[in-house]
Amino acid sequence: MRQKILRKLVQNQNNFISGSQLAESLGISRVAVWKHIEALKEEGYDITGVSGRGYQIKDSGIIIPDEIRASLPQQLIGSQIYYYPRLDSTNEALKRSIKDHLPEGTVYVAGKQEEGKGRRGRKWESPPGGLWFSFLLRPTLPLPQTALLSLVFAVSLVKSLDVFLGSLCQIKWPNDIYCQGKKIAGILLEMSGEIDNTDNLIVGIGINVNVRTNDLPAFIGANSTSMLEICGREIAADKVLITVLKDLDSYYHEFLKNGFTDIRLEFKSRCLHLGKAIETTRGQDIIRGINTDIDEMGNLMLQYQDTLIRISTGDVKVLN
Ligand code: BT5
Repeated sequence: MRQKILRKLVQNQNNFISGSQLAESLGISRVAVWKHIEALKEEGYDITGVSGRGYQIKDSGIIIPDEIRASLPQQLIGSQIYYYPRLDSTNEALKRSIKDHLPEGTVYVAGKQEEGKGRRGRKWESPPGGLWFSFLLRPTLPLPQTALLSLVFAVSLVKSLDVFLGSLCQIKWPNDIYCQGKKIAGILLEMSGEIDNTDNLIVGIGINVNVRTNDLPAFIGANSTSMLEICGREIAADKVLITVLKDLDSYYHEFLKNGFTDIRLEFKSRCLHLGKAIETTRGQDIIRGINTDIDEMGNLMLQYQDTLIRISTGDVKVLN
């Protein structure tokens, strides 16, 4: 019932809708409407109630899980979808729920994150307007194969963004998505399990859909972009989510079935720095060289003086 009330409020986003109108159209009492509205406010929805006028919702980009599910084929990723108007972090929330035997493929989406996480303890700015979500997988793969998924999902994400932006996005190894030289999306994989048997893999994805980068902290904003800024108009977050979930599911199954070989070629063709001078780290050392390849295990190959070095983790800075 709450989702039905939400849908009505979202459909009337800029207008008030009276309690009796809601009650009548949903076949419930006005008191029941009021109770549901209070519960929605408790969950974090920004709903205003004005006596004599009714209710109005202020949040934009609300995801209505039933509508997303109805637009997806029978697929693993998105088998269950939950939307929260605000969370600390979708990755953390999913982790907390694992003990409740969440089904594989469950997706948590947040309207905003108060403690969005990047890799290596970094922060991910997650104001309203972005698409911030995580999903749970239980791949029965050896750890190095599971780690490859971060590259697989990066390829999947650029393909999805192509639908809205044309072929403008590129991947900065291992899995940052850039558009016109600025970061538009990021991916965070977190695993828990035995060395050779990953129990739970949490994949977190952040996409700056309708984010105004001026509203981000200055240094981050200067190096970021959003779909809104690339297209010059708002993009429907629910449509982006549907496209992204479909692609993630199909790339995941393609990887499980046929491995990394073909996906690696796609990765290389969309890689921001292949053949270019880059800077990265090895242990404590900063090294500069030419990125000659991305190998079958997803390692970045760096021509450093006379040697070819294999880099398996780290960050890349592209040198001009
Ligand atoms: C990432 O980390 O790019 C992974 C981001 C994953 C975010 C999703 S949102 C849903 C899920 N729940 C979470 O809590 N996290 C995941 P990394 O490569 O470490 O990049 C982090 C760096 O990107 C920061 O240090 C900033 O410089 C920059 N940054 C932070 N917020 C940004 C934003 N909204 N857009 C562009 N760049 C940002």
